[in-house]
Amino acid sequence: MSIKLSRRILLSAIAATAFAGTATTAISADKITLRLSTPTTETELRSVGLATIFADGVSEFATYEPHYNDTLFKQGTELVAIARGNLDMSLTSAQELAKLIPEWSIFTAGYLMRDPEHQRKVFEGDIGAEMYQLVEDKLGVKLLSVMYFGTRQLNLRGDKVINTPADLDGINLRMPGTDAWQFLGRALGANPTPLAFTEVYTSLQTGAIDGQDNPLPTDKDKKFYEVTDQIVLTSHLVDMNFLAFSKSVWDDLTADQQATVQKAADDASASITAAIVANEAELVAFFEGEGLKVYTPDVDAFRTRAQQMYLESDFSKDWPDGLLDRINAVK
Ligand code: KDO
Repeated sequence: MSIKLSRRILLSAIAATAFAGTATTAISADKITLRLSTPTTETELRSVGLATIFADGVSEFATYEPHYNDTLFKQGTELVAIARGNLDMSLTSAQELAKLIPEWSIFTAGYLMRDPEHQRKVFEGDIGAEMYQLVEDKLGVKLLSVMYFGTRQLNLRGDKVINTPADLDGINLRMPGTDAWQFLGRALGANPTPLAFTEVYTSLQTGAIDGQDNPLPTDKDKKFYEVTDQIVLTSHLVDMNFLAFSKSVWDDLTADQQATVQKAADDASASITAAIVANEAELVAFFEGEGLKVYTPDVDAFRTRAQQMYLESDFSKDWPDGLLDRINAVK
């Protein structure tokens, strides 16, 4: 595989020379560094999949350098950092994309995606190609692949039984801090409170919030079960992440290198999706073993309210014509 000596590599070689000081300091400018910033932990399934499969896949010409727990960029600022050339990669979401590209809010709607397979088919087909292109054109960010992140469920303190949206009235539910997430909290009937992901555990512990929503594998990895009492299987969002990649870094790669990065992203995403599906299937028993009550509410009541609120919302005015029907028609 040929390695193009890109402008970035040349610049890092120049920087290395400037800092070298003595002739014995090696200049290691033969690989590019791909820095990823994420709020999540090193142990979580997405992190592990990327640190193994993606990192190995690109290792011939790139060093994958993940930064966890919001230590490099704060949650929600990663896409702008990539667009400005300050970051190479992130795990982004439809909610973060919708902040910058309103058409994307369609994918933030509760009860839209039916399951991980529906999600994969939507994004690996024409709809995904069109919506990825929009992000590339408007932001200069390439979405390489989609991965299932798990289905979001309510995870609450206390023993109040939640059966319908009315039962969430007055519950302070932590949701991530964008309009789309806050709207989802309201669509479920709760009182949404914005909070960074890294602060959720402590806020549950102190009772500053009554609950949070995340997929079961995330609840386990972040040990939210230690500071909550119940999981309500509302299944309100079949959640996903996209592997976001700097377009300017991409454009500096050779065609061979681009194909290698794309394959590494596809392989990692497929493996992460499979791991999350398998993990979710085991976790109800795990949480019950930890003493949590896990139960299914009247999901139709949540679905009916949420779908109606989305259709009547300002978000839906930005949805591309016919896209909702096209998404629903993907079998
Ligand atoms: C969260 O903040 O609850 C969330 O699950 C939202 C997701 O879109 C995603 O950003 C995720 O956090 C982070 O990757 C941390 O797992």
